[in-house]
Formats: sequence, C-alpha cells, structure tokens
Amino acid sequence: MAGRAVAGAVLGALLWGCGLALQGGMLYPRESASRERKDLDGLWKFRADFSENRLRGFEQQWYRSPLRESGPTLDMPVPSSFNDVGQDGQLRGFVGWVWYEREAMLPQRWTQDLNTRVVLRIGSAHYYAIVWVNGVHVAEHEGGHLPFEADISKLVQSGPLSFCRITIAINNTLAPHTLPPGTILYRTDTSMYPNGYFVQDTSFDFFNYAGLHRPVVLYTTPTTYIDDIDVTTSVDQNTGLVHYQISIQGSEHFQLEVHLQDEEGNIVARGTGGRGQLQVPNAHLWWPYLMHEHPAYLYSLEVRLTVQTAAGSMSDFYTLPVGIRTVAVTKNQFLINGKPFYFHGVNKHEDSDIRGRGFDWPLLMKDFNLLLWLGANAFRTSHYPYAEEVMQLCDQYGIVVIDESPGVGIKLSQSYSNQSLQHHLEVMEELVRRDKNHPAVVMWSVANEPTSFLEPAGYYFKTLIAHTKALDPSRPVTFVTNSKYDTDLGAPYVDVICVNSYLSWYHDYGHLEVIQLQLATQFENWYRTYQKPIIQSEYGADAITGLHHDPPLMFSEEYQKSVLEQYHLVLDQKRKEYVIGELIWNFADFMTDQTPQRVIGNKKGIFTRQRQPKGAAFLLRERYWKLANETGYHPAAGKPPYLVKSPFTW
Ligand code: GCB
Repeated sequence: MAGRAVAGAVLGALLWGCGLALQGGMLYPRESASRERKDLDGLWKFRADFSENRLRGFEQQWYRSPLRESGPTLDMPVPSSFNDVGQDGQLRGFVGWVWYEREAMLPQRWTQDLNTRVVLRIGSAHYYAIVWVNGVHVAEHEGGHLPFEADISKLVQSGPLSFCRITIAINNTLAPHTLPPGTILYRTDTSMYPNGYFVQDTSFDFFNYAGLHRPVVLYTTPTTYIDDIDVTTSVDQNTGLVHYQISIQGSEHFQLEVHLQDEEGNIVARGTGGRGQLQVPNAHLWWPYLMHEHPAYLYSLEVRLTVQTAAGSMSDFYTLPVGIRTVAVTKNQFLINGKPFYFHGVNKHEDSDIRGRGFDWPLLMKDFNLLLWLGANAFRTSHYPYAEEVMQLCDQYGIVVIDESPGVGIKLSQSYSNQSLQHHLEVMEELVRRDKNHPAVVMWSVANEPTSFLEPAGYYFKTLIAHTKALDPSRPVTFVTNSKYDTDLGAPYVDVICVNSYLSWYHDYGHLEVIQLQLATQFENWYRTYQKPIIQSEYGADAITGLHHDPPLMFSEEYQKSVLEQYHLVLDQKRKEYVIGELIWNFADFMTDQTPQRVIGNKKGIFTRQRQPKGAAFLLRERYWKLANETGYHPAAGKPPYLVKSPFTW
C-alpha cells in the first residue's frame, strides 16, 4: 500500500540513529586565541522531497553533487523553520525529508595546517538529521533541539579545495518513540482520501516547525583541545568554591592552567590540572534578577591547555562564564544562595511570525526586554530546550530557568516503551551536557503533562529522574503534571511538584466564581499527599487581542485578566505556605496545528505573537513588581538603566 510504504520509509530512517552513545563534550563554540569561528547563517539551497516514498533524495544520492544538479532548489534562510517562509501551503505542512545545502569557503590555514581541527556544528535540526560534507557522510542526529557536531578536518585537509559543500537532510516525522512523540495516521478510505494519503498526528499544542532552527557554524580548535568543562559551585561562609573538571582530547600529556577572573578582570583564583577546587574569598554570588542590587554576577574561568609537540608548544584557550550560587529544595521552599526564591515568571515558546522556531537576535532581545519590563524573574523552556544563546542571556540577566526536555505529548502506551525510555535518557544526557554550566538553570524538567497515571509511567519516571539526578546531583528534578494528585505515578520521584491547571477554561467555561475553591483544593491535595513545594507551572486563558467584553466573556481580554486575578488571590495565600512559584501560560501567542479550538494559534499569550501587550500584561507587571518587592531582597535590585520604571515607587 503506497501510504504505508511512504511513512514506513520516512520512519525507517529514524531507527538508524538509535543507541548512539554520547561522545565528547559540547562546549559552545567561542572564539579565543586558539579558536576561530565561521558562521554559516544566510541563504542555503533547499528542496523538499515530495516523491511518493519521500526517498528520491537517497535513491538519487542528492548529497553526491550540488543540489542544483538534481533538480530545482529554493533559497531558504538559516536559521529559520522552512514552513512559513514561502507561499506554498504544501510545503508549510510537509512531512518527510527536506534537503539543505551550503558551500563554505575556508581560510587557507584551516585546510593546510594539520595541527588544526575543523568542526561543523549544527545548533538544532528538527527532527532527524543526516549530514554530508563534500558528499561524505559525517554525522547523524536524532532530536530537534540540541546541538551536534562532526570533526571534518580530514575531509577538508585532504585535497586542494578551499571550500566545502555541506548537505543536510532533515526529516520532521514524529513517531511513538521520538521526543516529542507522534503518529503517522494512514487514511486508507479511498472514497475520502487520495491513494497513499497520510497525516502526522501529535498530542502537543504547538506547530511542529522544522528545519535548521539555530546557527550552523564551522569552528577550529588545535588537534589537542579542551573537550569539556564541568563546573559546580558551593559556598562556605563568604568563600565561593568553584569545583572544576576538564576533559582533554588529542593527547594524554598536557598541562592545564585555570584562572578565575572577576568582572573587573582581576584574577581571584588560580589552579592547575584537570580537576580541582578554586576558592574565592568574599565571592560575589550569582543572584536572580530583582533579588540583589547586582544580580547575575559572572566570573570568567579561563582555561589554558598546553602540549609539547614535535613542532613545538601548542595551546588551546577556552573561557567559560561561571556564576557562583547554590540551589536547594526543602519541603516548602526553593532556596537560591540559602534564601527563599519565589518564581514569578512565564512559560515561553521559540515561536514567531515567518521564522517559526528559527533563532533571531532582535526577537530574543525584545523578549528579554519584555521580561525585565514585566518584572519576571524566571521562565520554563516549555516544551523543549531553547537555543544556547537564550541560556547565555539568562545567565547574564539573572533570569532563572527551569530547563525542560522535549518530553511533551507522551500519551500513548507505546511512548513508554524501552526504546522511548532509552531515547529519553539520551536526550537528558545531551541536555545536561549542554546546559550544566549555566547558573541560571536551577532545575531540570524531564517532561510536560505525560499520562503519568498509566503504567508503566511509574517505572519510566523513576528511571528517568534517577538518571537525571545521577547526571547532575547539583540540581533538583521535576516534571510538569496535569494528572490527579492521587493517581500520579511520577510525583513520588520529583523534588518539586509542578502542576498545570486551566480552571474556568477547559471546564466550567465562563464560571470564574469556581476558580478560588478549585485552586485551593488543588494545592491542598497535592501538598497533603507529597509534602513538597509546588509551582503553578501553567495557568491562563485565551484572549484575542482587542476583543473586549464586560462583564467578562471567554476569549475577551477582560476574561483573561479575570482568570488571572482569581488565581492570584489563592496564590497569595498559598505562597505563604508551600507554593513557590507561578508561571503564566503563555508569554506570547504562538502557532499550533489547525483545530476548531485554535484561532490561528494559541492565544493565551499576555503578549501577542508580535510582542504587543494585552491587558493581562499590565496586570501581571503590577503583580510581579509587587512580588519582587515582597519576596525579593532589594527593591530596585540591579535595575538596568534602560528598564522602564515600574509602576511602584521604592
Ligand atoms: C497545556 C500544555 C500547553 C498548552 C496549554 C493550552 O496544559 O502544557 O502546551 O498550550 O495547556 O493552552 O492548552
């Protein structure tokens, strides 16, 4: 049957990568005295494989020669999703393999100096990617939100060419064992659908954007190089302790020196060797935004590697920002540097007009300026890991992050299989490897709203959470639930209960008067059962910007504000007991699949998709600044000069 052949072929390829073990570190590609970087952002050649089985590109080996030789191509911007750039509705909803290609000129030194290592790094390719350089297979990666790379030195140093041709085939098909999971539905009734018809079905509420979503770069290191750095911090009275561990590739005989510099450039501690502990007397701690007059203090860990080679001495340099801070959880508090921290923030998406999920600096800065304006001190990376550049800004601005895996929409029993669990464990390894050194990251979230009442969810989450804690004993772990408190099989294993609820939205439509009772009951039940701190990790209501109705009716801006106000009344009581945070759903309107419930996307944003405020944004801003005054420690804490004055006077 044609349909089965199509999807079978599409999915078959997804199995190729299973069981790949993590190799090496994944340090962010920074320039240094020993490292160069070349960004490959811009227009790439592009083709979607619309052939019936979606496999023409492989059958005809499109990677063997320039893409233009095997058929027509489009110009496609990178980074960007491919879906919303064009005028072609078929491409917008395309499922299967798409092909990207770019030729890059390389500096002569890169191709001639055999002591140079040349690496191709892809920030994110959604969902499954295969990479060739000059027609040679160099990498494969499963998972759309985490970086991967390939050492291409041998390829680019073996011939006279000073350019290389990079071909990347990407498949956006989601299957029960992928993260997020999905299912291909075959429509076999030929009286209703054309022969071979299938659609991608998913159980999550955002559009499955695809493509090269984040920067693609080439960078160099020496052939003996700093492969990974692992930093954790603790505090002893006034002394900050920075524990470091450095892994080196390329030689077993080397010297390592580390310096820790403060923000003025003074060296405050020195060390040697691959692991050790630096002591920083009178350390400046990394504090969240609005919790200190100088939030987000970052030291720089300067690592210098030296090796003696036949050709003389060779060095590699890498600088890692380091924030000294501690995180701890009690049965009713979340402590940062020993002080209770109340999360007043947002849930986000990587989502905008035209770009889809594509990384964009102006958008990122706008979002951060809005977070600061709002008085938000935290966000959750719902529902997948965000770009590394986002995490770096969180470190720099003091925005606390709950770092979430793409474990969203885990609903079917097949998605609890061993294969799924194995992949989920690997994704957590990749996520922790990438984000472990960010002081802003204070907690891992392994999933969002799984069917955690269904067996084998208990075993699945017990294993997943234990594995994540073993990978990183320095941070608490959670997952976000909307199950009932008495049937949730995963809740016993989390450190913090994160609970989503949409009172007077997905039930009791229009009945704002039931919110207070239902929310108080929700909190009391969870706390009585687990004695763990609770975050209201989602709440909200859709509002179509400019739609007004008073008394409030659903979808009006007034209704959205009223839902928030009702929640806040209860949150204000329970935050004095064990509720440790509130994250609005959502920061901005975002694109979803088309359904009768969604009017060109989910409209629960307090900002529109174009980042303009709805009434709820002003309401939340007043609240967050008030909360900062009550739960923060310095009213004007580190207010950046460009920050619009809050409505409250100090
Ligand atoms: C949820 C989901 C989120 C949805 C939201 C909604 O519980 O976690 O992805 O977008 O509800 O608006 O329905």
